[in-house]
Amino acid sequence: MKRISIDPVTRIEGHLKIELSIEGGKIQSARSSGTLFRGLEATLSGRDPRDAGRITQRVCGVCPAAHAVASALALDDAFQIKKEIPKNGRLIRNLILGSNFIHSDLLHFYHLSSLDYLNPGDLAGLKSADPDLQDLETYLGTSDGAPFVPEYSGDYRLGGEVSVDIARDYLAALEIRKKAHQMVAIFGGKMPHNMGTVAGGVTKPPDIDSITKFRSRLEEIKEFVEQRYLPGVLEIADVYGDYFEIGQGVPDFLAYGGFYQDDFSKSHQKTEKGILGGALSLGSEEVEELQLEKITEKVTHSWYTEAGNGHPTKSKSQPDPDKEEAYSWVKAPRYYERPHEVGPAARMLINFRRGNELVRKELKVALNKTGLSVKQLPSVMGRHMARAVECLSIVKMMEEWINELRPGEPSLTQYELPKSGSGLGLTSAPRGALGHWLRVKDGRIENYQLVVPTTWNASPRDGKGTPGPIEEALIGTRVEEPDSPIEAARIVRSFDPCMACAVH
Ligand code: NFE
Ligand code: MG
Repeated sequence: MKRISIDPVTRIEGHLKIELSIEGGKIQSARSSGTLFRGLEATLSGRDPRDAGRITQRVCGVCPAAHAVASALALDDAFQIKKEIPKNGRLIRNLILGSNFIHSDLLHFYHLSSLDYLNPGDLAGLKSADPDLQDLETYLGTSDGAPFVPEYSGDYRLGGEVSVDIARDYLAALEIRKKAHQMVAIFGGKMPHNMGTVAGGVTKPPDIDSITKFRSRLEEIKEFVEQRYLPGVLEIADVYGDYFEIGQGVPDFLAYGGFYQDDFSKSHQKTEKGILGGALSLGSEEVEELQLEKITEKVTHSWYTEAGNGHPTKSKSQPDPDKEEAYSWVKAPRYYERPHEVGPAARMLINFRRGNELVRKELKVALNKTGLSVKQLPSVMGRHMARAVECLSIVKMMEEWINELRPGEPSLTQYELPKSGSGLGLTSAPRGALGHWLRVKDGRIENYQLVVPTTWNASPRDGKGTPGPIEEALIGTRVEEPDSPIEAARIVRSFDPCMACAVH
């Protein structure tokens, strides 16, 4: 039995350790550990509830807009104004969140994942021909200017032509991400950690100038997503088709809705437009409505006291760093006591089954090109494809929302701060289902619990010993070179883990 510890896993956000036992060319067991404590939930206790949106965004610089939306929804709920958010407020929240999705998706594919497949050494012969690629090769190579020598020299299959395409887009995607950041800033003031998304709506009413600036960037981004990002994913998928059969994890999937058009309490499970939520088992055609009381967290193998167990309205997060049987700062969320995969593959599967017309249309094009079935989305390549298809779908939704803005009308509702109350905010974040649960007492936050996408995906074992989704996706995988299990790195990265979020 060979034991391997990958610590830290690079090219992800945050601090993740993966431990593998490999025997007979196969991963026999896997453990996923979040190795850095954060403590944001404890930080929120005792504060003015209006601070929640500013503080929870500090959980993460990659997906802060998702935390801004979840906290604003939780405050709308606690302040009893969730039916009064002006249409402009809802639409601009969606536009800010959508812009953040675009940045996050491109970051993940090009700047975090593509080097699992692209060998920068393939660019070497092209140095003189293209100064930009020369710069990239130098950047990815050694600081003394020596040629790039990957630590792992095995399974790179793209070859020169595709590598050059992906490398060019790696650079172009930096510019596109900058534009997506600017779009967040147009309505949200800045990125990361926007100031615009607040309880009651958003602070900035739409005007012709901001709409024009936003729309021109969105058009440019759409062209890139449609003509470079999605085709680039399909190009890699074409060469690495076996990765549609690698990295399948748990058979259960969960999504909250997202990009709400209506009162979120009515629409978080089923929206007219936007992203639809629900729970789905792989063998079933039927998406179930979510029963939110069935969401619990387990801390049997997490460094928290027993108060961390249970439904997020009741649990507390108190660190217990000496706990014997624990191996992670990530808790273990379960739905009906079972681990669920969250993220673009789960969402696209659920939206496909639920009849989300826009998603079905975009997904069918990609599935036809690859000859795959929708059931193959929960796999390494399927997750990359689902993310790109979702990104294009959201860009197209954003085109509609920007047209629905009404300059001259309000974007924010006034409210009185209540002394007590409780609130729930659920949204889709780039990496999956994000929930904030809030309780207010004497005008202050009494308890604030976050259950975050990567908390679901990177969770450790629960009290029954059932592994989390990333652990399960690793177990059983064949590895070509047990000393360099590239398959494991590709599986982990396909989930786009963000450990800063997962621990929070
Ligand atoms: Ni830090 Fe996040 C997203 C949230 S993930 S990136 O997407 O919420 O766990
Ligand atoms: Mg939490």
